[in-house]
Amino acid sequence: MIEPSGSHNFPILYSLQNCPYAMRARLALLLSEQTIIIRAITLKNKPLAMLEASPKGTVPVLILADGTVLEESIDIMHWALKQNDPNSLLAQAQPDTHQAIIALIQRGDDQFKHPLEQYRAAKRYHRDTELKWRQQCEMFIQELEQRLTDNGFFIGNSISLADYAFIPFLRQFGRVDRKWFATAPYPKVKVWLSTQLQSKLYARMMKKHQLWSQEEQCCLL
Ligand SMILES: N[C@@H](CCC(=O)N[C@@H](CS)C(=O)NCC(=O)O)C(=O)O
Repeated sequence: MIEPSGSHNFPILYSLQNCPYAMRARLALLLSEQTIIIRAITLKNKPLAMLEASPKGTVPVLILADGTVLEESIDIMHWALKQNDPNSLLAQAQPDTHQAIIALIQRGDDQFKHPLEQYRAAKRYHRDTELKWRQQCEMFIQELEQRLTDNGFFIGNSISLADYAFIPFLRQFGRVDRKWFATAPYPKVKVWLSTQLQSKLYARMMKKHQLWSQEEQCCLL
């Protein structure tokens, strides 16, 4: 943790440790080597300052030095990589590749997230819909397996924003029923996921920050 003295001009990120959207935002902010004040919160106790900036009340929220508020994880990822993109995650992408990356992320958010939530809830509450929802999720997982087989990564033959955007969601999927996932017929997805989860970047992104309270100083990401 860096001491935040004189840090008042840095952007502020309201974040939740295990929220997949906040996780993907933190990944992009780390990848872009941005210095950010991080305010770790809980959903049960959303800070007024966050709600004033973003009344919709979801995390992540990034408040830029000029007061601009970014309240969608994908917008935060884009902003970060527009500031600095040392791994050419955006810069290398041709316009049509870029479109494909955005389209895949959007489709994942639209078509995978809901069945994933239902699958997690079915498992947690021992509902008999667990298999149905897992199979719904698997339709998207099968596509990702095929993409990894064809290209090595989700879009094209190098890691892109799409890969990073999905890490937290695939992690959730793999953790619902670890025993089943260990034997599931998705070898490429499993290797891809375990590589990402074992990376130094992932460990840095998951570093725990003390919950923010207005009297206390914040940490920097
Ligand atoms: N579309 C938003 C979704 C963010 C989102 O739904 N975050 C959840 C936590 S993982 C949240 O803040 N929910 C608000 C609540 O449950 O009160 C994004 O991509 O940033």
